[in-house]
Amino acid sequence: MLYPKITNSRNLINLSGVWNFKADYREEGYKNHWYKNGLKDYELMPVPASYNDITVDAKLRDFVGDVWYEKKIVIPKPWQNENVFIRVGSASHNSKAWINGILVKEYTGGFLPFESNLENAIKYGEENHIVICVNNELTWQTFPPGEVYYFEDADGNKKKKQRQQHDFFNYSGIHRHVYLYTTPKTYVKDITIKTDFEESLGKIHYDVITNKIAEEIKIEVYDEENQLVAVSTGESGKIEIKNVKLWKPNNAYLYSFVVKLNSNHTLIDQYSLNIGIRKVQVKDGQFLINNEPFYFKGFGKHEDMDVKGKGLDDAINIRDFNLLKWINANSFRTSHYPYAEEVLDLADRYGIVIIDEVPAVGMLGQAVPAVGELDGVFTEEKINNESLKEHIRLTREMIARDKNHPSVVMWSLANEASVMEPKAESYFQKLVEETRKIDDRPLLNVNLMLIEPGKCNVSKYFDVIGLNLYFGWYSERGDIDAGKKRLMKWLKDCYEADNKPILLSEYGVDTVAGLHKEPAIMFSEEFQVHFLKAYHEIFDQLPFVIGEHVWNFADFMTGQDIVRVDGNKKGVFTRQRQPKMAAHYLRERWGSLKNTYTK
Ligand code: GCB
Repeated sequence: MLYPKITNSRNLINLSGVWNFKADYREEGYKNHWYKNGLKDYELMPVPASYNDITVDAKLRDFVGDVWYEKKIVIPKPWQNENVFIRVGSASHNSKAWINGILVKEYTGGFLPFESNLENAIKYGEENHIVICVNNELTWQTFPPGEVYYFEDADGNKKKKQRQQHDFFNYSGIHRHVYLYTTPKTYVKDITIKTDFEESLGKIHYDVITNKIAEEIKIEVYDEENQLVAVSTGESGKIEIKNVKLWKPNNAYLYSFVVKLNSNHTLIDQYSLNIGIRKVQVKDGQFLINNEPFYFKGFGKHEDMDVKGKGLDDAINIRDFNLLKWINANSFRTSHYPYAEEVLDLADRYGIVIIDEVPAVGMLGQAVPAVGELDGVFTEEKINNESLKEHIRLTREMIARDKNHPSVVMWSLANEASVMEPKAESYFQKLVEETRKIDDRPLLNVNLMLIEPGKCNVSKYFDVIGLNLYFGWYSERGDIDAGKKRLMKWLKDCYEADNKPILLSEYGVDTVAGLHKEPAIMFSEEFQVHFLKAYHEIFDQLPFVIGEHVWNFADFMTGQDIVRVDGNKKGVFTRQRQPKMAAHYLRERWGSLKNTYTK
């Protein structure tokens, strides 16, 4: 799926800004046809943003149900000869969109874009009425999974509530840009780029899909100096680039791949992509980028910030990339859902390596932090065949959206699923099989520390095993030495059982910025530094550990809970993106470790 752009054949209106907004507390929106009649007594709401932290109303912050957004816009008359699409970057989690009272799209999924051709719904040169209803209810068949339940207070009043297993606030609303955009009637629908190289010869394999058969497809590739370096014709083919400049971690080089559709020698559509030429493989226990062993240094992150929640924010995103550079990180995982396309564009540019994660988080029988025994969830009522279909659909859509980003080197198909259950095996076997049919990047599964070494039924299907380990925190609480011993044994046992490269996909501790204790105790900045150092002493001894992603890049909001003080405080940076002590320590360590780190 191509990102909407203005080109010499396409137009675009960004509808981000202030929208009318109404939370449907009395469940009357559908009955009263708000999608047609419009909103009365509405309030104002920014888009993109989560609505939860914008007002001072606790009822809205924790609201479970439908909220309605409305915008009126004149669609330019000259657009009547074009295709016109509405495209929502993401809305969490279930959306319906109407134009002038006509339903144009229904979509489930809180972290991926949806779009619709508006052909039969819009009025050109006149005002159009756009309504989007966003519902934030999760079920066992949505991703992430969750459950709606009713709570009765002492006066017998019923309240709708949301149960969830994942450890981040259920931010809701329209989180990314809403665009109206045009394409010509014959247009480029999709482009797929695969790259490779041999010595100094770069190789691009491309496929272009058009909506109708186009008479001529021309490809031009430009370098960063805007010099034409290669041309081709046809809907698919191979292009070679001499003296190629590779896309490398921390040293990104982007070519511009321009597709031109012609009819009778006249240009009818043009679209260009930034692409990077690079190669990724897992071979002999190592993760290779451009044939060199790559060691992941970085974080699990979240899309999360004050006031805006999960709303796209260029300032925060560019600040984050500056901090990643400053701390000498080379990568992050989009825990626990696909991030905005704008973030991946920045990663391509900054040379930061991405592990792209589908929103399969919380497929387990307990809320995080999970301790003790886990209940089974691969059952008829919970994670069932319907869930598998959804999981496959979302994985396909994530890949369709992100496949051309050179920064994306691996797909993460689940975080902390209940993979010790025998039924998980066929589920993941099928998921992996379907994923490998469409893309050849390595696949990651991330395991919870309650899955003991040798008990994971699905590791055999994956290329890299991610482990989220918190010994010395959730277990051996406060005793880093004991945690460290357990860690060493655990990692060796996991490797022996599965014989796959291991990425420490999460390790970290809650740390209150400004709390100092000597000797170090839990929650102090000193404890965070001691904990990380202890873990690194172990990783450095184990050649099969191919990377370290600290949990988390920054403090982030969670649901209200007795184990969370205004959210999860495992950030190395505060929620306002300022460093804790550990940030300085990591900067030093990662500055002294090369990307191509061999132990
Ligand atoms: C985990 C989860 C992550 C949590 C983290 C924690 O294992 O993957 O979503 O936030 O632990 O801090 O407990």
